Amino acid sequence: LPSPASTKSYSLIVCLSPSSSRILLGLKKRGFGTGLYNSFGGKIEQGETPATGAARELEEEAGVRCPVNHMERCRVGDLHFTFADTNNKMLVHLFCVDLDSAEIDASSINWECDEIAPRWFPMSEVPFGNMFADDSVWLPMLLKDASARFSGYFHFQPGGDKVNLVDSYFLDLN
Ligand code: 6OG
Repeated sequence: LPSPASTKSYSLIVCLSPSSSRILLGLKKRGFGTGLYNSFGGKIEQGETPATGAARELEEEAGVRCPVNHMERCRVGDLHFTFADTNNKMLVHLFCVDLDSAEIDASSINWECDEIAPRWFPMSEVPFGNMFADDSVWLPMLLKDASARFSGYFHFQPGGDKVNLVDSYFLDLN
């Protein structure tokens, strides 16, 4: 029987600069998703809320500081991931921050982080071919409207050097 303990919670923080029409992505250098670009984030630790975990990961991985009360206002929704080959389920709390906003300090981006290397991309040149497949489904909604609010479910099966997306559905909460 599936174990409820197999669901883990994560944060994922999309970082946009609307003034320059760019997105800050991270090249994953180790762990799950090595070699792929993704937004920043990671496991929510015991005692953390989604927003405190997101603020910590954003500072650790990107060197970007965002106060927790501001992070709470940047919540987009939840992404649920399931995998055909394991019982593992991921509950990903999705945030979208504006790096140009006064609340955020993006003056010392951590270009040399040993886990994930930050890099700017024009919003029109997001490297979807080198990202998890679910990003192609939901990230365009935030590129079009950074204040979009939605949740989604994605089912993956193993294959190739990344996981394959086999099913998804969306709840548009706007
Ligand atoms: P660490 O445990 O490595 O953090 N993540 C995914 N993000 C997307 N867009 N698609 C997926 O498809 C993902 N699987 C995991 C959640 C893992 C980080 O990677 C995200 C966390 O932010 C399967 O520190």
